[in-house]
Amino acid sequence: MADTGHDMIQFDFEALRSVGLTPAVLQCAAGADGGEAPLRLLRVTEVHRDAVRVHDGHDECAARVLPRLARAMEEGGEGLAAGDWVLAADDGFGQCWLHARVPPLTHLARRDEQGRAKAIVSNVDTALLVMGLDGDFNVRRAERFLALVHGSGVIAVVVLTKADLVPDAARDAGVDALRRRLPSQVGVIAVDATSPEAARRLAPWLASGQTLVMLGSSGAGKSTLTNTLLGTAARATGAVREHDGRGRHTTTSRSLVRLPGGACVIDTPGVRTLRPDVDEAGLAASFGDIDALAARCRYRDCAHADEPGCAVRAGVDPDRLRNYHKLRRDAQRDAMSALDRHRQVAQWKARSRSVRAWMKAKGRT
Ligand SMILES: Nc1nc2c(ncn2[C@@H]2O[C@H](COP(=O)(O)OP(=O)(O)OP(=O)(O)O)[C@@H](O)[C@H]2O)c(=O)[nH]1
Ligand SMILES: [Mg+2]
Ligand SMILES: [Zn+2]
Repeated sequence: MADTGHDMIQFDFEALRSVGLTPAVLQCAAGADGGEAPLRLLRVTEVHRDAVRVHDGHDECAARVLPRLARAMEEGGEGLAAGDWVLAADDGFGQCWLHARVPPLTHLARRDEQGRAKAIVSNVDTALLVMGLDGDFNVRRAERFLALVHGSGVIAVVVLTKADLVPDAARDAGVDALRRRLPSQVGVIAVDATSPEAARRLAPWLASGQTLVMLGSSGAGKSTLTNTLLGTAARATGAVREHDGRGRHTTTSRSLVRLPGGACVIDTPGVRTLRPDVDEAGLAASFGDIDALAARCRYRDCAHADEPGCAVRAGVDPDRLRNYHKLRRDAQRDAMSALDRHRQVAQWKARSRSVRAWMKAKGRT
């Protein structure tokens, strides 16, 4: 045990290294406001509705979020996620309570169907988009995934699975299609997720202390790949339906597991749509090629629809441009609904204030 010299934070660096502790995280933890000391530094491995699971480098146990912390996070629009570092204390009755959340170094969030931001994971170094080379293959999803990861400081890699199930030509065509459409720095690899060779291909992102997250649709092979990296069948995997090649949501919660080589992987349940949590500016930044070409359009306010002299339409893959337009409409809609929600909450608050005032005037409180 040691303390960081600031607050009284208890931690065992060597043990916590196995769940991804780095000096950078420790520095953030020292600045986190935990209230009354001493608190233990732990990593969140799973988040459920009423409880979370945390790891101290030796053991995993259930914990609950102090109402004060839950309220503060809700007011700040933040959500606790697998991969978060937290400061916790036992209450003497065997219950572990989370007192503070260490500000995450990286955080990924998506939007749900109502446009609300939903936390996915915190403190990951690399995000793998796992996508099958079968019916699951979808270039637009890869672009959405990149928009979701862009600007977060997380490295994005696309892992095409089921290479063993398709002809080599189909595998190469899949890789080429992505290489043409995605920025050149994005890694694209094709693997058989069931083969140990897949672990060797991913080795560059699996150094000790690294944390990865697996994202992608149900049935894509996220748990299969996690098991291959683990070298054991620790995660349940499911068969894919014959008629549409889709999975059956075998994995039901995000979960952080430790790999033998010292890296950590967060396996996640497949989501139907990976809607990025970005505003229009963030989206433009993640479609940097479109943004750059837009400067050369004849009209300043060119919408890249049917204006003459449009440099974007001339230089960008039409399907990529359509996807960009669609994501922009989504981002605008999300911004609107966030505003509406804000107004609605303000209305409710005003209403309950006036009800309280009325009750008081009537002498009922
Ligand atoms: N042959 C082969 N089968 C694979 C490959 N990847 C996944 N599968 C199979 O595809 C099915 C679904 O894989 P899972 O790992 O359960 O998929 P998942 O992404 O975890 O799905 P959810 O947990 O539902 O989100 C399983 O039957 C796997 O064996 C691959 O590269 N090659
Ligand atoms: Mg799974
Ligand atoms: Zn244009």
